Amino acid sequence: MTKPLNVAVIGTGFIGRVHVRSARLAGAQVVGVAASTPERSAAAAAELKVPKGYASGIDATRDPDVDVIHICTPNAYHMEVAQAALEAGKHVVCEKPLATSLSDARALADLARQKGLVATVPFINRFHPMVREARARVQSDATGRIYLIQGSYLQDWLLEPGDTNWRVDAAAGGASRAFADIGSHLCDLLEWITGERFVSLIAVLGRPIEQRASAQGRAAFQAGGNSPIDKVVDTEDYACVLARTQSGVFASLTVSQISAGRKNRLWFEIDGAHQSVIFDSESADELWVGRRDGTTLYMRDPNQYSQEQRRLNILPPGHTQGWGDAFAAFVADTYAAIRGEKHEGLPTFEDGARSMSIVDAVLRSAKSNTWTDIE
Ligand code: SOE
Repeated sequence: MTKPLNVAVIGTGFIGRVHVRSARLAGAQVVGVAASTPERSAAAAAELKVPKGYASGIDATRDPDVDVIHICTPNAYHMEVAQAALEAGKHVVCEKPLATSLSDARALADLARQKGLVATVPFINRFHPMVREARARVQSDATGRIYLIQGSYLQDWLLEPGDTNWRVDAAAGGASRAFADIGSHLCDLLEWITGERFVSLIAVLGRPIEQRASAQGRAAFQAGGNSPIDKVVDTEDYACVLARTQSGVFASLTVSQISAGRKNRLWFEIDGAHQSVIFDSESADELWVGRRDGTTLYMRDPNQYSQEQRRLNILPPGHTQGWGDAFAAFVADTYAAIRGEKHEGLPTFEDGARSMSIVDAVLRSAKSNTWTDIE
């Protein structure tokens, strides 16, 4: 029986708590947490029943008992904490976007490689069983040559001017908000499933809500309060992107955090010469497959279809699996990699840096209003 991994989680907001839950489900001991102040760290440790509340995230990287650091802070702090953790010989799970600049993201990927440490990024939509089935069908050429890609990722938690969060402020979240926050998931998924690489794009960034309430510690998805609407916003509410791959396939992508009624809906359609496949995270246990002579709706099943689809089943058919299960599967595969067990499709800091190269191109294209190469 191998000793459980000791992990520390830095950042105790919505996603930090998802990391704590997922780490425990994967058999780790969460030995400490860090919040924005020592007092908040102590309160979060007590609430989450964790032994230690660190004075800071950097403090956690210095704890000799810790094997893995999970970074769930505002994006602007990822670089500092991830660098300290890697330098201290810790494996790292860092939330996306990996960093707020392409150069920092690449530096972290280089450092993790040099240190020979496991360093992953939660592109967790790869871990829905029916996404694995979609990828298996594309990779086995059942779909045939890819002709067209469409995708969207729509939310509505920032629909009102009173809705806000540190992600809205470029100083805390980075120059791109909606696209870097959730468009990153969509692009990672489409490149991973298809094996295509986006090489150029043209992007439009929109911001219908020019002023919002001040963030002041408002958590993600926390409904707006009654603070004054007096903070000028410097990041986008939505992004519309047309991207071209190295083999000339075009993808039309829409990313929005102001789409009423869409709570957290990632959707894609990949149209091939023989078949099309559609995945919709609002029906995550299904995969729609279209043919010229008819369509089929496949349901998640531990006893059928591709090996990777079967592997990620934790419940019998009909007992719906969802976002939380995909997140837990990502953390479990990260810990398996730390134990030396390689599973397919683990998103690493290399993928986090790749994601930032697309975000960087989106920002440059929106500014120049031209087709822009992805570096
Ligand atoms: C907020 O948009 C958010 O928590 C993202 O940051 C996550 O990556 C996404 O999985 C859910 O929504």
